[in-house]
Amino acid sequence: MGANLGRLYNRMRYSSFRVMMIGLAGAGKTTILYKWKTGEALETISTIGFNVETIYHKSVALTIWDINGQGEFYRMWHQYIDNDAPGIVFVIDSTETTPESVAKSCTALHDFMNMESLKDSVVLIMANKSDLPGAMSKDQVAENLKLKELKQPWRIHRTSVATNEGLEESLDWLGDELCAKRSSRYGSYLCS
Ligand SMILES: Nc1nc2c(ncn2[C@@H]2O[C@H](COP(=O)(O)OP(=O)(O)OP(=O)(O)O)[C@@H](O)[C@H]2O)c(=O)[nH]1
Ligand SMILES: [Mg+2]
Repeated sequence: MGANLGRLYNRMRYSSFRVMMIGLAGAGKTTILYKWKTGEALETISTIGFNVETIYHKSVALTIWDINGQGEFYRMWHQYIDNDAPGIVFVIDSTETTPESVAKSCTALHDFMNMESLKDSVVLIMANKSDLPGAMSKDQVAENLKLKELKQPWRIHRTSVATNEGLEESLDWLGDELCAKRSSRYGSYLCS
């Protein structure tokens, strides 16, 4: 009874969205997810399958699916969409500057975002590991990933789990953008 009431209260208090977090292996997806969840930079191991956590941020509840990016597994990201992925988070390791790695990230991002079922989604790009020497600038990442070619609304943030750069701002943008999209479709009462 108490648990049910708690769930009902949460449903009334928060606008809920499903978010898919993708990006190649080692970009920092799982580390970011648990930093958001716990406030700590936890040690991770490469994800097998996926992790899923709900992050409560201001008036939104983001249920984030953190999908394994190893090897060629990125070709299977689409299997997790289930026709409901209004929010996409794409994480890139900004220190991976070789042409091969940049091209692989760029292709993975665009192949994914070109799917018909994601045409109404919004996409947050996290240029992660900004604390490390040699990390690309935001503009370099935007150019390398050809972000101007994305058809969906997008935003890029330089982020670091070590310094906290961009982590809060990323959630702010994602929450605001998802609310704005939903409000424009169903009416402004849904998000505060
Ligand atoms: N310096 C630094 N290291 C980071 C940052 N974010 C993640 N890392 C490290 O990068 C490594 C890989 O992080 P993960 O979160 O496991 O990467 P992932 O994207 O989930 O990788 P897969 O599960 O294999 O797809 C770990 O050693 C993290 O500690 C960051 O912002 N700065
Ligand atoms: Mg992982």
